[in-house]
Formats: sequence, structure tokens, C-alpha cells
Amino acid sequence: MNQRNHLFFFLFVCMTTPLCRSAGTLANSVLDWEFSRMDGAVNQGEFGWEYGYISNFTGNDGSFYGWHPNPFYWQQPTDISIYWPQGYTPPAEAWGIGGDSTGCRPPMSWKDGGYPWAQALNDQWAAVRRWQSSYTGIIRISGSVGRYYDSLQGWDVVFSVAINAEDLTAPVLYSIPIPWNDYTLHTYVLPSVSVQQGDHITFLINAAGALAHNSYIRYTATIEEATLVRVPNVTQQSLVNAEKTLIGSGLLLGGVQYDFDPLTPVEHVSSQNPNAGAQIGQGAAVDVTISLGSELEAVDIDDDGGVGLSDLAVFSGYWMHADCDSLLWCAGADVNRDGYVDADDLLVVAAQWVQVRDI
Ligand SMILES: [Ca+2]
Ligand SMILES: [Ca+2]
Ligand SMILES: [Ca+2]
Repeated sequence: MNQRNHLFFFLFVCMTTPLCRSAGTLANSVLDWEFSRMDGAVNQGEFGWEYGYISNFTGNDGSFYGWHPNPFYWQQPTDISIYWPQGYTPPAEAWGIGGDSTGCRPPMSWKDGGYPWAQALNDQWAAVRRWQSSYTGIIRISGSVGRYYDSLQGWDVVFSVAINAEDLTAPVLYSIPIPWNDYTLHTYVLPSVSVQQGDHITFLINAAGALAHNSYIRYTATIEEATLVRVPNVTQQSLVNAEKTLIGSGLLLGGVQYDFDPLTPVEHVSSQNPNAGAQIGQGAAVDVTISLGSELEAVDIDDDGGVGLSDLAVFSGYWMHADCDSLLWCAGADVNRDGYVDADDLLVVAAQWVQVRDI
């Protein structure tokens, strides 16, 4: 075998065994790009990846609106220019909207990055790459995202991950704003995403506002089969124990809400989402609802068994407080535990007050 054949043989082995990919890896935005270019060009659709844009521009009869693959592929060495800052070496290849003599322009994608375009809030062009899933099940998506250059001043952008997004109003699974002066390389993890074969996992870099000049963004994406974990039952547990149980199972405590529930002891979990027994990806979060007990228990701030003037004194002392922390809840005056002492709490207090006076 000559050297070139050796290379192809190595790549073949690499791509078909866990030599280069860990078991369960479905896609890797950077490696897949490198594999794609081995035959001389990165084509649309290779390894399931497409490179393009999603625009909200409705001019020109809406012909640019929504998802479009980028029409132009630029590759070194040519004399065609690429839209790249002076003094910096452009990537070897990129997909963009330019063409022929005009060069490769944003919105662009290249091996490890993307560059959106915007001229107004209703004229945004997110740089998009998307991977069509060959897999049905629960996947883990992870990677890093940040500015490509640590000194070039761009604009506020947003990186997001979505499934089957066709326009910029589509719901996203994850997003992180990258302000113009943020030069950190952020890591991101979506530990548990349910997909069907044929779904598109869409990665978008979009302007956060009306402009996006110089917003060159570096990002990577690895898509793997998730390691599945069976959700334990944490209902009737205290919040502290519920969190311990979840962490012990390889999961995290997610959002915490509060609700009146006379059937569950105060400060214990009354319900959870997902429910016990569900299979989710390791590292995913389980949301819980914590019982406040009955309304009477919640309003009895001083725990003397009834609702009276002493409770009302505490309550009025915190009236209209807006920063009740999650440990003390404004000494209990934040009856429904939403951070505020306001009319919602007063309604509960008033209802219990009347009941007590009726006794
Ligand atoms: Ca190729
Ligand atoms: Ca009381
Ligand atoms: Ca409240």
C-alpha cells in the first residue's frame, strides 16, 4: 500500500471501530468534517451533516426565509476570497452564501465554527449546521462554544441547539448568550435528548440583536448514545434527601416548585418529573414539587397551630418584599414560596384568617 492507501485504511478502521470514536458516539462535528474532506471536498450531507442558515428575512418573496443549505463551498487554494478578518488566517474550507467571484460570505460554517449575519432584527441569518439522526433513542449532546478570536470585537450572539428547527421562532432545547465582550470558551451538555431516526439536531449561531459583524464563533458538537439511568422515586422524601438520592443515581436535582398539599408532609417532595421508573440520560435533571402542607400550615407562620395576629404581624412586616431567599422565605411570610410577599400570599392568609375567626 502506498502512503495514501495507508491513510485511507487507517481512516476506514478508525471510522468503523471504536479506535477513534468512543463506543456509542454517533457524530462529532469536527471529526466528521475532517473525514468528509479526505476525498478532497466536504459535501452537503456527508456523515449526516448539512451546513446552511436559517433566516427570518421575509423580503425577496420570502425566498430566504427559514432553513436553507448554504449554496457555496470555498476551499483552499483558490484566489476566491473568504469573508475573514484581515491579518488572520482563514480556514481551509467553508460553506457560505457567496459564490464564484464574490467569495464565501456569512452566514458561514467551517470545521469548528460559524458566523451569522444580521442587518436588522427582522433580517437575521443564523449560521446553522445540522445533523440528521441515524438513531432512535436518548442521546447526549455536548461540546464547547465561544468567540473565535480573543481580541476581535463582535456583537452579542446566541448559540442554541434545537430539534427540527425550520425557522428562528422554533423552540430550542438549549441556548447560551455570548455577549460581545465575552471571550470565554463555554462548555455545554444536554444529557438527555429523545430523538427519532430522521430528526435533525440543529446548531444555530444567531445575532442577539440587529448586527453581527465580526461575530466569528468557535464551536464543537459531539452526539452520543446516552448512558441510561432509571429515575428513582423521590416522592415523600425531604428536599435534601431527594437531591442525595438523585445524585446517587447519577442524576441532578432540577427545578424546585412549591405547592399546597395536605397529603404530603411539609418540605417533602409531593411529585417529580420525570416520574420514577422513567429512563433518562445520566446527568439529566429531575424537577420536583415540594409540599407546603395545607394552606393553614403554611399560613401559621409562628407554628402555634392557628392563624392569628402574631402571624399577621410577621406577614405585614414583610409585605411587598421581593427577595425572599429559599431558606427562610421572609420568615415564612412568603407563603407560597415564590420569592415575593404579595397579593397571592395575602389571599391564602385571608382565607385562613376567616376560617379561624369562624371557629
Ligand atoms: Ca467528501
Ligand atoms: Ca400562628
Ligand atoms: Ca409569595
